[in-house]
Amino acid sequence: MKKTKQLIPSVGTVAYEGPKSENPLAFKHYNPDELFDGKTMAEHMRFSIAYWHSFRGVGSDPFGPGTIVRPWESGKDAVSVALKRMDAAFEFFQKIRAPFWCFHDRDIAPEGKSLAESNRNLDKIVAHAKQLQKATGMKLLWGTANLFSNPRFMCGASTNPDAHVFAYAAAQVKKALEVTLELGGENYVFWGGREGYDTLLNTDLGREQDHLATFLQMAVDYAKAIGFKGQFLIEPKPKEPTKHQYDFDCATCIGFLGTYGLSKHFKLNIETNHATLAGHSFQHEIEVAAAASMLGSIDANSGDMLLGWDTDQFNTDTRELTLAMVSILRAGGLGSGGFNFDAKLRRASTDIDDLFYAHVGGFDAYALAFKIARRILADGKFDEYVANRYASYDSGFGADIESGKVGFKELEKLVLTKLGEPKPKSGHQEYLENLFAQYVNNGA
Ligand code: XUL
Ligand code: CO
Repeated sequence: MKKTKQLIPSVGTVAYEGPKSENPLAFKHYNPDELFDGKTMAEHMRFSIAYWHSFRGVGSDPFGPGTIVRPWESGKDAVSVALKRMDAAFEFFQKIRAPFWCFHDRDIAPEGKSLAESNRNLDKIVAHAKQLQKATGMKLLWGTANLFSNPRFMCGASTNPDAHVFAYAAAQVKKALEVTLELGGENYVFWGGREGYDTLLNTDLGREQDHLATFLQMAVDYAKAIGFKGQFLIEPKPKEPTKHQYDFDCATCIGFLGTYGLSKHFKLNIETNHATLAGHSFQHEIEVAAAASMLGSIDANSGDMLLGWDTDQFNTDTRELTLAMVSILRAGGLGSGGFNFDAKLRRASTDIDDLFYAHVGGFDAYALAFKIARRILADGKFDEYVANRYASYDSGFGADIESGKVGFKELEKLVLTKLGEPKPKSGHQEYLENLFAQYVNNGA
């Protein structure tokens, strides 16, 4: 770290101490410099910090105001506070040893009285971020625009019934794309904030979906015009804030992008808590995206199975994460994506140490899952089981089905003259679950 006055003097750089360490502020599994197949763990995992939760989250909820007070949150005006806050953020990024960060435009810079003033504020903060990135080697995983907090977006942004709001949102994303490019962002995310509806009594669903597609096409066109080559990502979520979000889950997004001819420009940013809100497992969403070659990035967090909303907690569930890592590694990894910790402290976790504990636990859980998943894939037992389960399609009439050589007529004849009744074949679920549990229980 550069020898300037520290804003978080109570905690130093987090060290890797190995699985036996009892130090709560040390990594037990995340060893950023350890090599796996010639790449460091940091390069494999591409961990990222979410600016909005870690540096703008104050612990407020619908029943009460914020509880979390940071010493850098005061100064002569909003822009100077934003600059100081960013210094604290980069100090944290380095101490927690995350190579990437992510932001919304309005997280990093205060919204002004006009779009022009907001843009000027953003330019000042982005210049500072660029300098800090250069000094620390930190990189931007993705940028995005906040098109959901300001009251002007109460009925949506690109799906707003008022074309004036659509135009405003377009102007805001134009600027967000420019600053993401300026900071070397490797991806750009569209989470459909309020792109959905609460009642069909006032909503033209078809027209709103057309507008959302038009908006995404405009973003694709503008990225091309300015030379932004990062990956566009859609982040599915089924509900909250609106009752029904258009980007409900991965399958819905894949269908939507296909319908509007946008598939080749987008991949998916899958968030664990959004998957479970949609009634899916995290692994299911990863597999759906991977099957369509649209696995882009991960928003790493977890929900609470006893609550029906997006609690955005840090995930320490080795079992859930190992299942996810198996699917991610099998699909060939995340490419330009990474694991962005879109997770926040609980309202009563008010110490700065809590921010460190949270990320230490989250990083370690993913690192452990990465190691177990690598072992599972290297052993190949599940892959072999699945390959055998589908082996009847590898030759004979099964191969003819897959290649389209036979149709209903030929298959009917085959059943009537040769095949007869199929014999039951067990799926051995319990055997496989026990095998998986053994891998998880044995750890790295
Ligand atoms: C909201 C959410 C967002 C997106 C970025 O649930 O996950 O923070 O990740 O807009
Ligand atoms: Co998210």
